[in-house]
Amino acid sequence: MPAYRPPRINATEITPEAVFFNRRIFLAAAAGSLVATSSAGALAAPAALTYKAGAVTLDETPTPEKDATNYNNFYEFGTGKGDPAAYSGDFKPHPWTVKVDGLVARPKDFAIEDLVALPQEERVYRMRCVEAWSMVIPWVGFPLSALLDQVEPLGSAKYVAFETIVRPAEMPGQSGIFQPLPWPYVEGLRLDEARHPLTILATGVYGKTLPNQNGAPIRLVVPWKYGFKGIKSIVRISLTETQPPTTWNLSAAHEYGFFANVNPAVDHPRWSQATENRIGEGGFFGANRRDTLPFNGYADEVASLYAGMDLAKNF
Ligand SMILES: Nc1nc2c(c(=O)[nH]1)N[C@H]1C(S)=C(S)[C@@H](COP(=O)(O)O)O[C@H]1N2
Ligand SMILES: [Mo]
Repeated sequence: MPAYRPPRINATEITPEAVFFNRRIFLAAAAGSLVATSSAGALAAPAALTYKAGAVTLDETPTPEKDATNYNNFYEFGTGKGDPAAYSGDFKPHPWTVKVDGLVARPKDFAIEDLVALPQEERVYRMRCVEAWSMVIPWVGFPLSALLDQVEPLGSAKYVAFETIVRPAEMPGQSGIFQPLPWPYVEGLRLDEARHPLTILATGVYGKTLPNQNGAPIRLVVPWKYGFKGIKSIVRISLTETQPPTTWNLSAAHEYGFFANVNPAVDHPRWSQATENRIGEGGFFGANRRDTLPFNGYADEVASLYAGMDLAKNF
């Protein structure tokens, strides 16, 4: 079995587009290409990554790592925010294969080793959960479009469907008496959203291999959408002609739409989406509460994808 290699982060691999995405996104001053431990760790415990320079970042302070890795949603490990960190210890994220199929010219099963061998970038993104909390996360990953290019989507492909692993023996949320969601967890994007350069597959975070609770070994990150679109521990990606089902829409269609774009003007039926609580800033009496931005602050980059659409109807 090939040794698992953690993602390679190379600060020189940044695409020019990545640099001018947002006035508030800038190339980190430090440079030098770098990275990652070249000697692979053991299969069960891959070596932690080391890196120096961030590649694409924001002028906002990243959320403390301990908050981002201990306050999670990953219902396969339980519904409490501490459950994923507490109960994902037995989960084995390698060996791992991601099947990419459907309406593509070249369907392929990608070993995780092939995916982390693609040039990895650091992207510091604002993340906004539908539950009205937010974080700033330094992801390590690569554009989803780089993977789609390899399988050559057919002209008939209009959507991309994603699926999480089902492994009840290692995921207590899938084996208990109370099953909070139907499995597998599924998600979807329109093909143009999937190809947008801000959309990445993350293989690491805080310069290290992705911890189990954050979606090891590979998860989706779409920073202008609510967090539930960021499906974790992906085993299958399929190109489709029709809009794929999505887990939260299946469980409560009137509360969670397919698009799930962050939108302070469209409230969730049970709470306002106008403001958010920034996790990890401490503060009290609302000190860490801030206004939610349209498309989570990425409107300049993505609003054009939805030109002419009624975003209150297509929520
Ligand atoms: N498979 C799977 N993916 C998932 C979830 C889940 O329960 N299962 N929760 C989603 C939700 S609601 C959020 S907010 C993000 C949280 O990601 P984080 O824990 O890395 O911050 O993961 C998303 N991806
Ligand atoms: Mo979420």
